Amino acid sequence: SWDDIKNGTGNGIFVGTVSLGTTGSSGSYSLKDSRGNYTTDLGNRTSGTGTTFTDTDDVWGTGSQSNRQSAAVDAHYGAEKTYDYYNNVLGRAGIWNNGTGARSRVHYGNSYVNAFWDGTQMTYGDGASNQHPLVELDVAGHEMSHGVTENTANLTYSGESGGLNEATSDIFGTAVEWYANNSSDTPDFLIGEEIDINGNGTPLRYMDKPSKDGSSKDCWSSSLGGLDPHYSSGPLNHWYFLASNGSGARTINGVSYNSPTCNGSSLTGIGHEKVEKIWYRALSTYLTSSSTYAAARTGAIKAAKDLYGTSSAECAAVADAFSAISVAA
Ligand code: ASN
Ligand code: ZN
Ligand code: CA
Repeated sequence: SWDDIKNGTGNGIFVGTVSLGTTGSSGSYSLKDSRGNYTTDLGNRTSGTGTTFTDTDDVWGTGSQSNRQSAAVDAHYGAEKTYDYYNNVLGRAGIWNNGTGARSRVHYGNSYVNAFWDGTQMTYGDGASNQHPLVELDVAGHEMSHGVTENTANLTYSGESGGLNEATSDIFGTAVEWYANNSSDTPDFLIGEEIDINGNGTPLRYMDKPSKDGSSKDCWSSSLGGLDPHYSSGPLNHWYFLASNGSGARTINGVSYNSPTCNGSSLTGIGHEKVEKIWYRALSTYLTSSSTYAAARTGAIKAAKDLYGTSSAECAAVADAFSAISVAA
């Protein structure tokens, strides 16, 4: 498999200067790549498909959010990197696994502080004053991954399955950030760290210790399924961090993490790439719409056995990390 040809040059708000897949020829280009990932300007409306961005010289945006193309550069780059990640690493040809890209709509509404997947497309608000547009790479990967979940396990967006659905989007949003390895938006285990959604420079979510956001849970409990999926996602995000990186304090790419376990154990990680492959296999092979955290444990262990063997260190790490979020055998 291979990436599409990326002839365009973009200057994004978060990603700096990047190559983009565009269509067209001298004097007339569209922000649409060879797989059909394309990006439109909603012009601050809240409905419609928007107008596909066009450009005369195939150089898009200025890096400033006052330029309408700049947010489109980040969103388009995010959609392309997410497509490339699924295609090249996980062997999935896009959201629908049929080689077809998706539409991204930017400039939704006025000062809208969210982004979403609606079953068809990705949509991004511009954020309130003093925030940034919600077009960050891990957010793009998160939203597009809601489409992948919908077309695989189809985890119901409430109860424990809702938390698994949300965490799946955080896990693959993070996977995309690591895959892109962008020098301006460097990879981490935080979600939404560039948007300044809280106004004090803190991220939206933390995978090492999800409770650092003030609302998410670190550990499974019998009341977890009653929470908003963005908070019941905490334990699976924590599982992903622990299985990837291990427990305790560490610094990765200049960011300090300190991941506790819920059962007093000490864990050694197997690296995030293996955990992502295991979780994708669980999602696409073993989980169903009503899966609970207990089913996630069983499915991920089966997936690890399939990929790495019954007695593998990878399988043991997956199991130990579930025990460490209070999902025991
Ligand atoms: N950005 C949010 C999400 O993807 C939108 C929502 O709350 N549904 O989870
Ligand atoms: Zn989500
Ligand atoms: Ca991140």
